[in-house]
Amino acid sequence: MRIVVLAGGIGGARFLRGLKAAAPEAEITVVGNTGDDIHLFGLKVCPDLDTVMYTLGGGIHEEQGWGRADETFTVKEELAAYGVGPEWFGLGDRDFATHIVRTQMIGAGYPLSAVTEALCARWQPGVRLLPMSDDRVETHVLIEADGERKAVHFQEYWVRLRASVPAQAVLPVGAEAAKPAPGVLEAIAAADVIVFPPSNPVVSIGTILAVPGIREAIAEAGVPVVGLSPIVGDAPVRGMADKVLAAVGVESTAAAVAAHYGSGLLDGWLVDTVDAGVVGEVEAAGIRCRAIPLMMSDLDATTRMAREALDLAEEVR
Ligand code: GDP
Ligand code: FO1
Ligand code: CA
Repeated sequence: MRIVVLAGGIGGARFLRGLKAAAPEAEITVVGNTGDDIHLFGLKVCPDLDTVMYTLGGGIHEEQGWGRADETFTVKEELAAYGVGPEWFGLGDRDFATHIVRTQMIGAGYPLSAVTEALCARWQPGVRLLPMSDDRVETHVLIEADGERKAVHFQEYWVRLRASVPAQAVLPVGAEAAKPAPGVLEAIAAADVIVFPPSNPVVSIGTILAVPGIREAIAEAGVPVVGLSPIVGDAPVRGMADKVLAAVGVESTAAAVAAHYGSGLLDGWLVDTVDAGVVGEVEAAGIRCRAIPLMMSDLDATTRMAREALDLAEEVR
């Protein structure tokens, strides 16, 4: 079975562990979000691609969900000693090697998709990891601070500001001019099932869908598209997805996120048991809905969620 998964970082990566366990013989292609990418110290950092690669490759810092396990920060300390910032983004020594290799390969003319394939040759994530695009897309957030409106890079909003100020708009800069990376549209067209994991609906899945051609390809694929809600009990399970949902005028509820993706895209939607009350509302919107335990508390729980998603796909096929 061929499965295509649109993934952001922590939530998507954790879900993919369960999907691999639920369907060990499936061929999984991950279309990864690159809107979080940031250029620091002359290096290109791809947080969501790296989180998927490290998580599935066994190198992730488990509690954080990003960055490497057994990290040290000597380079970061030395940069700070030179007064070279920013200091708010925690790049570790091991992680720096990934960004150096990536930047070196891009400098040699390789597209991001080829670079990602080369990095994955080491990590063996057990899925095919494709960036959503080889073109540069960087999410910026419009905020109002000190009485002035300004756009800050998503990472500054998320990490330095901890999303402490309202996001007035979320702008995937460059998305409208970006092309799907080689293999993305082909993988979608060849898929038997397409899954929206519990990733951030705005800055992860939303950004991937903002690349022209991807949303259309999914809508036209003619196969079940099933999603799992990242919102449980009217709140994100972790992180600040509610802040960016508000920016796009979407309530932080499991039903509102399903409606946001729309029945033109979603055939099935899994919500947590605490949100069982919204099943009728989601089904009224033309999306088959089931309420099941949706906390990725361990691999078994996540595997059950993944199996339920695949079952729901067969139910709506
Ligand atoms: P990020 O790029 O690192 O923010 O990761 P993603 O965008 O892939 O996923 C972030 C989303 O995952 C957040 O909105 C969380 O609410 C959601 N999430 C994290 N853990 C869980 C979980 O155990 N269950 C569910 N349903 N959602 C989760
Ligand atoms: N997230 C943080 O909250 N604090 C950090 O210092 C931080 C550093 C970092 C370094 C490399 C990397 O690949 C990811 C990193 N993240 C950090 C996570 C990053 O902000 C992700 O984009 C978020 O998880 C949201 O997608
Ligand atoms: Ca992300």
